[in-house]
Amino acid sequence: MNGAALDTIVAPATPVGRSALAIVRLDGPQSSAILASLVSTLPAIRMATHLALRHDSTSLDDAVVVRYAAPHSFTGNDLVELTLHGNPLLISRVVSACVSLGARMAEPGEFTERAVLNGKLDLVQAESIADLINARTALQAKLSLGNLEGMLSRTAAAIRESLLFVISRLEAALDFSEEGYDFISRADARSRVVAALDQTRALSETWRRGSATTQGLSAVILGRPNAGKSTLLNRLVGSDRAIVTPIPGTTRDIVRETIEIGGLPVTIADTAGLRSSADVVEGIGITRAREAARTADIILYLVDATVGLTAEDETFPDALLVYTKTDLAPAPPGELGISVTAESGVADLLAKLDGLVRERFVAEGGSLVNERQRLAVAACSEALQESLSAIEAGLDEQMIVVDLYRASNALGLLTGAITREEVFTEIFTKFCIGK
Ligand SMILES: Nc1nc2c(ncn2[C@@H]2O[C@H](COP(=O)(O)OP(=O)(O)O)[C@@H](O)[C@H]2O)c(=O)[nH]1
Ligand SMILES: [Mg+2]
Repeated sequence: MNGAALDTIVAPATPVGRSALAIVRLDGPQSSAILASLVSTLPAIRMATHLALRHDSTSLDDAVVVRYAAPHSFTGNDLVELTLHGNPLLISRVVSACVSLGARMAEPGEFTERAVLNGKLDLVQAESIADLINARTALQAKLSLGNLEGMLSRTAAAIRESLLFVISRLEAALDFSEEGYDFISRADARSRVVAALDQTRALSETWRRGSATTQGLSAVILGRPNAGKSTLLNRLVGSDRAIVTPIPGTTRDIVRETIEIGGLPVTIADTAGLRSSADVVEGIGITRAREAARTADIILYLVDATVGLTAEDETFPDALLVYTKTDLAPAPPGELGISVTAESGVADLLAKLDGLVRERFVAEGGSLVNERQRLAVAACSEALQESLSAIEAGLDEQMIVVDLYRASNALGLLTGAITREEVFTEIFTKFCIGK
C-alpha cells in the first residue's frame, strides 16, 4: 500500500460492555504521534508500558500501551494498542480523543483489510479470522485456525505454482519460437495440467464438509402426529422447549434449538406431524415441515412403536428411522428404538447421530468453507479443463496460456495474489468494527 496516502484509523477491538480490560487500536502513520499527544513519554517499540493517558488536561485512563513499528505489526503498518479498563465511557472518550488528534473511525474489517493489502494475510486467512471469531464449537475453531495458519492457502498456492511453471514455459516458447527452443513438451504440459486439475477437483470436494463445519448443520424431526417428536426435541435440548400433549396436531409452527453433535452446532427443528389435516394452521405447519425436510442435512423420522408404520407414513431418503415409546411396545427387530419416558435408547440415538455427523460433515483444516471460495475453485477447474482441451486439440501456445492465466487468476482469489476491489468490499463489510 502507498504509505503516503494511508490515513490513521482507530477503533475498539473488544466488545462494548464492562470488563476488566478493553483494547483500542490505532493503525497508520500518525498512530505514534497521536499516542505522543496522550502520554508524557512515548514507550519503546514492543515494550508493554504502563502510562497515564491525558487529553485536554483531563485524565482519560491508566493504560498499558504497546507500540508496533511497520512492517512488524498485525496490519504491517505502525500500530498502537491501548489496553484500557473495560468501561464503555472510558473507551469512547479515548477513541474521541484519538479522532480529535487526527485519526478516523475505522470501517468494519478495516484493520484486517490493511493486513491483506500489506501482504500479511491472504484473503482466505482474513476470512478465517471472521470464522474463528464466530466459531461456536471447538471443532469449528480448529478448522478456522488451520486455515488462518495457511492450510488452505498452501494447497491453493501449490496448484498456482504448478500453473506458473507451465505458463512461464509456454510463454517462453512463444517469445523464443524462432530460436527453436523447446521449453516444455506438450506431453509434459498436459500431464502437469492434468495433475493441477486433479488437485483442484480434490479441493472442490472439501467444500461440502468445509461449509457444513463452518455453518453448522440443520436437522429436522419428522413423523406422524403424536409420534413423540416434541418430546424428543425437549429431551435433546434438555428443556421443555416444545409443547407436548397427547392431542395429535399440537405442534404447528416449527420450533428450532441448537445443540452440539459430533463437534458441530446442529439446529434441530421440531415440526408439525405429517398427515392430511383439514385445519388451516396445522396445514401450514405441515407444509413448513416438508420445506424444512428438503433443506435439512439430517432427517430423524419417528414412528410410534405402539402404532408401527402406517400408510400415512412417508419415506425420506437418508432419513434415520427411530421407533419411539419403547416402554409401551418394542421396536421391530434391528430397528433403533427410544423411550424418553424410560430414558432408554436416547444415548444410542445420540451416539448414532454423533457418528453420522463425523462421517458425513466434519471437515479438516485445508477445506474450502464458503461460497466465494467454492466459486473461485470451480472457475479454476473450468479454465483448466479448457486448457487441457486446447492442449489435446494441438492448439497453439497462446490459446493454452490464456486459459491457464484464467485458472491462476481464479485461484488468486484465494491466495490474494490478485487484489480486486469488489472482493474486498464483499468480504470486509461482513466484519465488525475494530477487527
Ligand atoms: N409412554 C411414552 N409416552 C411418550 C413418549 N414420548 C412421548 N410420549 C407421549 O406421546 C404423546 C405425544 O408426544 P409429542 O411429543 O407431543 O408428539 P408429537 O406430536 O410427535 O410432537 C404425549 O402424550 C407424550 O407424553 C415415550 O417415550 N413413552
Ligand atoms: Mg409436537
